[in-house]
Amino acid sequence: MTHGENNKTNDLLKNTVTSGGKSMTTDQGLHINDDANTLKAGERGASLLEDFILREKITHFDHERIPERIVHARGSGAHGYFELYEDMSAYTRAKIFTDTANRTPVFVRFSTVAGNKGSGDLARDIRGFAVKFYTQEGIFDLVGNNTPVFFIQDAMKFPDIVHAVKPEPDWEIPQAASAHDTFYDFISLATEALHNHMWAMSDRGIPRSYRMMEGFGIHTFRLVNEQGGSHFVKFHWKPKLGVHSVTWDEAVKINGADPDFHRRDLWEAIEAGHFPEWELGVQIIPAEDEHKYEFDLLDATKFVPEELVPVKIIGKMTLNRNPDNFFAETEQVAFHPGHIVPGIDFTNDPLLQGRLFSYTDTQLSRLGGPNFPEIPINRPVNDVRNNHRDALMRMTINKGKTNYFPNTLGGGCPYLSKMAEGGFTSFEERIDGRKIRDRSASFSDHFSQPALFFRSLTEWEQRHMIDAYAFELGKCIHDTIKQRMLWLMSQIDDRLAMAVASKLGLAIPTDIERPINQNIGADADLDKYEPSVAKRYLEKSEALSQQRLPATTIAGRKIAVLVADGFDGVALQKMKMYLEELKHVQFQLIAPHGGTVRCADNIEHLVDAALMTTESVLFDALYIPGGVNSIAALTREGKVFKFINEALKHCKVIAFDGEAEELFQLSAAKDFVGDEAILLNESPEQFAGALAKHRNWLREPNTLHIAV
Ligand code: HDE
Repeated sequence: MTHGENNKTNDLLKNTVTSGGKSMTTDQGLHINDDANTLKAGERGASLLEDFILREKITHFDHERIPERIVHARGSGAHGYFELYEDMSAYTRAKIFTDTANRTPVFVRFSTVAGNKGSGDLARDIRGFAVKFYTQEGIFDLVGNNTPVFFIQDAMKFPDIVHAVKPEPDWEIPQAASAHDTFYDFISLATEALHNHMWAMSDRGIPRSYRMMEGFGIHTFRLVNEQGGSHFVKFHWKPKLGVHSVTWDEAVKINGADPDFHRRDLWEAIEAGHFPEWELGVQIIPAEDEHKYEFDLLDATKFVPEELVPVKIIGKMTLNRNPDNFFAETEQVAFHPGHIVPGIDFTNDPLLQGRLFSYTDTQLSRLGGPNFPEIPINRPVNDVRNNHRDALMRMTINKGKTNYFPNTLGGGCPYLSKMAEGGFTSFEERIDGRKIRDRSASFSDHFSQPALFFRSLTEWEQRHMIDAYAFELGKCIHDTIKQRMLWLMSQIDDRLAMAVASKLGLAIPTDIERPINQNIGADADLDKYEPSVAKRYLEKSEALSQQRLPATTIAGRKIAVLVADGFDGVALQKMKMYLEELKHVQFQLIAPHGGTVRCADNIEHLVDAALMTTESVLFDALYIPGGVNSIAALTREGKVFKFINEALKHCKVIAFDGEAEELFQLSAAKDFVGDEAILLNESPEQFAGALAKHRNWLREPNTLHIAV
């Protein structure tokens, strides 16, 4: 552990209270004698106002909640660290990217965007991916998402898109869902939103796990080196577990069976020691290449294809510790894209510029005032010294007479740092322009990249997107909105538009009301804002498909093992030896009842979950060991067939051993002979290989007849 890491841990411990072996007190330290009864006038008498113990307890309780985040309310966090592989001082003077000997502590919060704090984890949505680096030079926050682009180009439209996606204001429906008229009304008029929306409609919108998502800083930032030289940079997080999703049918069912699915998955993986890892990648673009591309680097609705600028991997983040207290850490953590360190700087991306205002502002109402940086999870690991004083809930006790600068009475302290001593200076970008409310014409290409994204997906990824659009638009009431969306889709990809139109039972309109993009000022030059026709500057970008981002580990994957008394314990042991011990996959024994089951060798095994309390959708794969009595008992359980058939429909790995072949024959599995993820008496190695591919998506078109 480095100095910085120790500090952070100590910092948090200073504020940690454990009650083990200690007596209960009031907030004033008074030892409490009775915590169960109000002070009363006699046993059956009225309560007395004098009861300061009751009043203190109830008052505190009455104020337990703080406002949830306006967006990204639902989330989960974890602690960890970042390690740098390679000195990047050619590009930046930020120590976090130049000192390979240092381990920087981090706190990460993953989130959904639209839903309330209590909404289900599997909503179709963009995911937040916010990382707080506690560097020796202060806090650096990389507040990104799991998609490389954003919905809008200018901060001015953020309240609109958020209002449009949130529950409709009259009846407050639907929760955590974009499938409703107000959202599509807005995005079909603000055409810049189409690109990120396609990412939300792709499988990225329903991830299997927070651990299996990419992360993106989205905006173009700047790196500035010791000599003042600047490069543009895009940040990427690449998960070691690969990028994986669930099917929509699973997402809907998981939200019912376990709305905390992602939260639990992250927590349990870390508790089990399967620490999730992401590599940090950068796309570095020389300053002189600012205008080289078909898109504008300042437009947050565009990514830079990896074929044009490769992603250079420079470090790795590992999450290895769960929070001690959800509220104190995950709820109170305050991210801000404006928290940067020397060597990192902003660009004029108008979305980023607006964010630089919003994030401090929101904490004033959420965390109650300007002292939120003093909350332990928000404190830097280096010392904070300035003349900020007082305000609500001030924790720091500043000593001395001087709270101003310059001063002599305080010895001229705290003094300013020269640049060479680590003092922050802004990149001296030349700015020379008229004061206007306008948008660059270079932001008006709204179709090329969505088309590139669609073309780059595999056939099964495209199919999922078509189904997602058909579901979402099918939920809308107004045909005019659906038709506007169909026309816009036809500008992106005819196949997409035609497939969705046929599922909606609507025709794609041939003409559409102008201007198409109505996200403009009253006197705007319409031609400048009208989205241009899709260009093909790149046929495909391999990196955009999740399939192309392979997993290097299957640690933490979950296998349901269906058993009853008399199951083949030796076969299970063989599977576990390889998959659990070597590959760190987790097995759960599911039986017709809770308690214990006995294997054929009469050894008692603890049941992890009774069939009635769990669901197939909560697992990555299914294993059914043989055993005459076990299989006979399982064939009598209707839920067993639901388990198998759902796993089949969701294209999961299913392994049948020995007598379990009977279940193969009795279930819909029998129609899938030759399917590479359906294993009959195969080895644990083959199981692991199939699991690493996540799903056999090729099975999907043949599963339509399976009713579950
Ligand atoms: Fe945010 N965003 N945002 N956002 N955002 C918030 O800050 C906002 C944007 C992102 O886990 C809020 O503390 C504006 C882009 C994440 O705590 C708020 C604009 C990206 C999180 C806010 C944007 C993000 C937030 C709500 C347009 C991806 C959750 C509570 C100008 C690069 C962080 C809070 C966490 C949270 C405002 C656009 C990501 C209201 C005004 C683009 C991951 O301040």
